[in-house]
Amino acid sequence: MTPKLAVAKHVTYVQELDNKKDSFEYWAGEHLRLNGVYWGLTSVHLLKHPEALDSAQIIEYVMSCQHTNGAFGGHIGHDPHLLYTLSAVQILATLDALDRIDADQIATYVKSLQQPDGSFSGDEYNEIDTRFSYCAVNCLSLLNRLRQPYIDVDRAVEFIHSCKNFDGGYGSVPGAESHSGQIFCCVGALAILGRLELIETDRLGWWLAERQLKNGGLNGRPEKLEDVCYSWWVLSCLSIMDRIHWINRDSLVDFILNAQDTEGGGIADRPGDVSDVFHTLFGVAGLSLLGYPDLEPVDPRYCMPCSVIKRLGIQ
Ligand code: GRG
Ligand code: ZN
Repeated sequence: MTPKLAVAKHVTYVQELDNKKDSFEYWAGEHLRLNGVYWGLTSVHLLKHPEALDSAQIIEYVMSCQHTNGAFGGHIGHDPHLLYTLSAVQILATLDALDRIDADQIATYVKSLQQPDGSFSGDEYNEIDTRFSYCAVNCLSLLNRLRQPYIDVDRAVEFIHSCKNFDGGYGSVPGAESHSGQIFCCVGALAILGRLELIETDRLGWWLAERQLKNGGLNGRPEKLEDVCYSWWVLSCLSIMDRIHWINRDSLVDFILNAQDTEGGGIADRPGDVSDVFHTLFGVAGLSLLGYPDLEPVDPRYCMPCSVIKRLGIQ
């Protein structure tokens, strides 16, 4: 029988992540620490246990990852990157601590990463990817800096649009294969920018709905394995496009619930695997989009509690 969502176990699992400092997983994930804090913090907020983590301690840790140019690294002393800068801004926004940072300085850093074609590199090494377009747009939106003299919004939109494929999906760069993760980045960014008219809703909606496999789980592209995190990457897009009813809700809920570790806490990529904080967030966030009881509503564009987005005055 499918278990219920083990809320208390998942909260304890997230709380104890920080105590696993002598484990291999902890050190192997060191370069992802700031992302990990965002995943854990957002999980406990969506599970309606915001008190589970020490806000002051988290804010001090986030600030210790900031560089003099305003950008954030993945951990203390690590190089700055847009991925971690977004996580830092998301964490501070969730904890109502955006007054700790200089929004103009961060927006200037984000602007420095925009290329002439409207795309974004993640850092000084010029790797281009629609993930970084999303990070830039989300981050500037949270900072209320989505305008001139910061990034060129029209060009940012043009680049994302140039990554659209014949199947209605999007890839990492123009001509790259459609992948649900990249589709989330493009659809999420276009939604934040109010440019959803550029999306081929029916074509993309069908492609996304076809990601559901017989076992209820979703995969990220044709012929690939199901994975709990696609419950976020796929569902968030369907939700933004108002097509969430195009997948079978109950079988996806069962798939996610069966991927829980009901003893040790946390959710894995699929039933039987070891849980991790990344899949815990995207499993819980997917359940929230599916209307699972007693969860905080999640904003499908930002992957943050709706209450936080509302508090920031974002439409
Ligand atoms: C604030 C939610 C949020 C995100 C920040 C980093 C980022 C922006 C988005 C990442 C989007 C993305 C590319 C997700 C996919 C992650 C994933 C499961 C990749 C696996 O790719 P493959 O090719 O796996 O290894 P498949 O499933 O295709 O076999
Ligand atoms: Zn995954």
